[in-house]
Amino acid sequence: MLPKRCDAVVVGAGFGGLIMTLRLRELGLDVVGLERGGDFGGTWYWNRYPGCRCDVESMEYSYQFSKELEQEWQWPERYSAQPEILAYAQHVADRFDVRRLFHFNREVVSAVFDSTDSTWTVGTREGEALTCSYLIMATGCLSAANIPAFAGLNDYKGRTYHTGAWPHGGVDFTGQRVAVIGTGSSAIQSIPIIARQAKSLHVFQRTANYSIPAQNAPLPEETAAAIKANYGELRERNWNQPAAFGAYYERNPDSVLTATPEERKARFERYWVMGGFMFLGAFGDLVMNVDANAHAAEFVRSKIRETVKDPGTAELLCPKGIIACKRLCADTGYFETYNLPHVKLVDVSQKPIERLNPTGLETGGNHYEFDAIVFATGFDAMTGALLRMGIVGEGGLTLKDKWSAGPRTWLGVTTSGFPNLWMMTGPGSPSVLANMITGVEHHADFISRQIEWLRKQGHTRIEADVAAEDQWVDTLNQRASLTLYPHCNSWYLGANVPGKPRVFMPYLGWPDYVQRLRQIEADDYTGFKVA
Ligand code: N01
Repeated sequence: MLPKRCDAVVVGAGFGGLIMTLRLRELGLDVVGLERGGDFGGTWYWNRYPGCRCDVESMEYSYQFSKELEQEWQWPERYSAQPEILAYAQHVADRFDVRRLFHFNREVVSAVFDSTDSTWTVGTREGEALTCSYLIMATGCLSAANIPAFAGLNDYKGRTYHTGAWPHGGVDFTGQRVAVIGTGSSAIQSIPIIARQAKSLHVFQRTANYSIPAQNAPLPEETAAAIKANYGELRERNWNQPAAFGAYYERNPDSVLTATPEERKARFERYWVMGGFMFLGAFGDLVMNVDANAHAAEFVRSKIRETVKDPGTAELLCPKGIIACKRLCADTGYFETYNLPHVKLVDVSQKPIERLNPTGLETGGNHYEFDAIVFATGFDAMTGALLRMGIVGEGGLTLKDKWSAGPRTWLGVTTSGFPNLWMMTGPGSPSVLANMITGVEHHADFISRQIEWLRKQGHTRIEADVAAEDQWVDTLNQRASLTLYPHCNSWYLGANVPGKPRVFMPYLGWPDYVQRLRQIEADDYTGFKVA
């Protein structure tokens, strides 16, 4: 049973909710966590598809708040697989005794502000209500699954799966005719594994994607020990990296445009072998300048052509646009999978999937039959989880109405008209463009210290100032417009969900964001109104 009243409610038991709850309990608050899933883990609880793995290295994708935890936890691989990360989240919850603060299988469907006493009342799908003074949404950036509204979706009689809501018991595709719709990160990771089991695999691709081999490998004990011997220093350097990770690696600041063709190729080859995101460190201007970017894009295409034997399939797999304005993918044997005789690529860029029918799907005048269809079709990113919840602020203003033309926040943490409500890694914060665990830890510290300050000052409510928020939105847009990010149909812009406002949602600029929040805190929270 939920209590009727508490000091603070934290929604979500992912890495954000976990550290947030811990911090609020340290303040001595009566805090209740609510989670729609059955355990801790968030993203890593839901995304159990085969091959699911992090694209930030294990030694960096972890909490920093406990030196003992950091020293004791052993990561077996360079990039951790989903079960390992899930086990880590659950270990942290137990070790720091956060489990007893959470109620699982509780989906928050409403949150309504009462201005008479500055409280929030949250309602769950299970029919309960809980009133609190502080409400923190730790609901994740990629947690609201997106299944396109294909005609005939419910007519299909075979099994369907979404990569972001994978069955806990796993799925055995042995002997089955399988379709995967989508070629984003989730598809690129799962396709090689599904192909090993399936009798036949058809991949329906609307937009080809850039992917770099992850170069995953066991993490040698000596490597982990060397990092742990100086962990603080690595963490500190990472705080000053543009995405809060990757300080191990040398980033070359030179322009690709002034390099000779030989230097260019040699350097791209060297960074290709480093794997994943590190490839973009080969030159200093790859994500800033379209001509520079074209060199990196062409290098990746040349690798695809070298790998995929059938020239027609290789050409279809070659992405056409800017590299890294959609999230770059990291794979293990993705392109090689198309050399298997039972794996077929179907291009739906010109002739979209028309409909599902009882036995399969139709596109381009062809009918394909399947035993199972996997939707690797992504998420209603960054705003989806918040807007699906029915949040009502001051004077009956709904978040849905306020954000009807795109999200507006102050620092990606609060939004005016919604007092005493915080978002962890919300739209308008670096969030998905930085190491997520560092991001949530940073926000948990900022939010908990702000609540502590509020109470010490004797205030009962705090909210974003409209002018500060307007300025923040302008700054965010201005920064994005100086980069290549707005130039493709990415989920960063909401372009993957029909009808969603096309607005660049994350804030570009990790290290200076941290400085900015430090300054705001030192100045007793400029840009906020208190009462
Ligand atoms: O989702 P996506 P995802 N008909 O949105 C296609 C993180 N992540 O789950 O590009 C046909 O990237 C869509 O096509 P298009 C990471 O941040 C991290 O793969 O819109 N196709 C696209 O190909 C990542 O970016 C890790 O034209 C349709 C695909 O579905 C984010 O999660 C692993 C369609 C969706 O790709 C999301 O990745 C996994 C339609 N109607 C995820 N609608 C790692 O850490 C959509 N598509 C490694």
